[in-house]
Amino acid sequence: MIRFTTAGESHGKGLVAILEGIPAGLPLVADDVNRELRRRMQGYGRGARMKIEADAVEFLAGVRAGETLGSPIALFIANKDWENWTDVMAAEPDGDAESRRRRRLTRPRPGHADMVGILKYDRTDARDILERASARETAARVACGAVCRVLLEQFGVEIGSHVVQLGPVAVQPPDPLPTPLNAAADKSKTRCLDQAATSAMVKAIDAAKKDGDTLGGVVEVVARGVVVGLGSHVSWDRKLDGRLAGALMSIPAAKGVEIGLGFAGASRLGSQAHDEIAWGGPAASGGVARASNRAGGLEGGITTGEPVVVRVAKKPISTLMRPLDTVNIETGEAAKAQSERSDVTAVPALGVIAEAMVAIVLADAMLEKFGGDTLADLSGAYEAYLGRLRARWEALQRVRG
Ligand code: EPS
Repeated sequence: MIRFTTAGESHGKGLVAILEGIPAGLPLVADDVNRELRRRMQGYGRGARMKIEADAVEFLAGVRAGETLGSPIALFIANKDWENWTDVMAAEPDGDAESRRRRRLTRPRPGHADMVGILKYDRTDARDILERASARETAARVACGAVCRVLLEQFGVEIGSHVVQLGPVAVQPPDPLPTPLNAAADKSKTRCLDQAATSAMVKAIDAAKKDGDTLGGVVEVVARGVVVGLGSHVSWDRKLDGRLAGALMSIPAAKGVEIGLGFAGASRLGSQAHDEIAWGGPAASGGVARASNRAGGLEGGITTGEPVVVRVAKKPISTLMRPLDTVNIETGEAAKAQSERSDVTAVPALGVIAEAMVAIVLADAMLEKFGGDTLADLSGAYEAYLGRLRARWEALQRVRG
């Protein structure tokens, strides 16, 4: 239903994304995307690059007079830093076959794509790999996610995130979470809902920076207002759990995904791991109410109508100012890994990126279930479905007297 692809190197001219499958007639302006791009650039612990860039989208196709056309949406985000890299990144050959461009990377960083990339693609300069492996690419994903978010908002879906762990500092999220989640989380320098923990995270980032080190962490994404019945139990590749996990694990540096209780659920008794069912919920949940949401809004690969709750763990950024051992791919000698300008942590941005990936998967699942070439078609099918759920609920009420 939804397809998207991105292209672009970190210090190339810019990032391009093509997003296909968004129905016609969706109101859309650049600021819907720019808002999310700005959020991605925030967060304590980012490096100097974020001071250079002012990410903004240009719609190259698929949008006219503030509405989507149903055609592929082409998005462009310029890299301001490109001006400083034109010679390094130029597409044209240099003329001299022996010429070597400046800023070569020959001492691969453990944990980055450098080493495996040069072996796989037979490159002699790891810049050919790292430029694309850079987390800069996530700006293009956030842009696509922002469009999907606008679509989902038409159906009352609110997607937010917050940081639950940054380096050694972990928090227990408040229950209930604030609404809207991002209005609260975006106030924190680290996108954490706990003020004391935010201060501790800032301290941990300062300490890591001083040591030439980096930090990872965990974010939680919450999607509220998702209708019951997205995804399916019938085939492995239609299960929404798997589709969400795959999308989230594709984020650079992601090393783990949990849904609902996740790994913690494995040690519980069954009686403590599930969400008991009662009547009394909204029509959009089939009249079903749950006292808890340990399943994270998914049962059998299908949304329950409860908030979809997923967590993503990110390893620490692999560019260390106090580098790890590696080898020099030119001389064959043992060496220290090369340092590039980088961030101490990008965990606050991870939440924004993970929200985008969740938005893309949920928009895809909405279109799979309700289809339609236009927003009106999609809304009509959605309303008809709610009507079916409501009728079922009303029939049951009659049976119960
Ligand atoms: C990033 C841009 C990059 C890095 C970071 C994310 O810019 P530069 O390489 O010019 O400093 O700040 O990328 C990485 C941490 C990485 O390992 O690739 C961005 O726009 O998010």
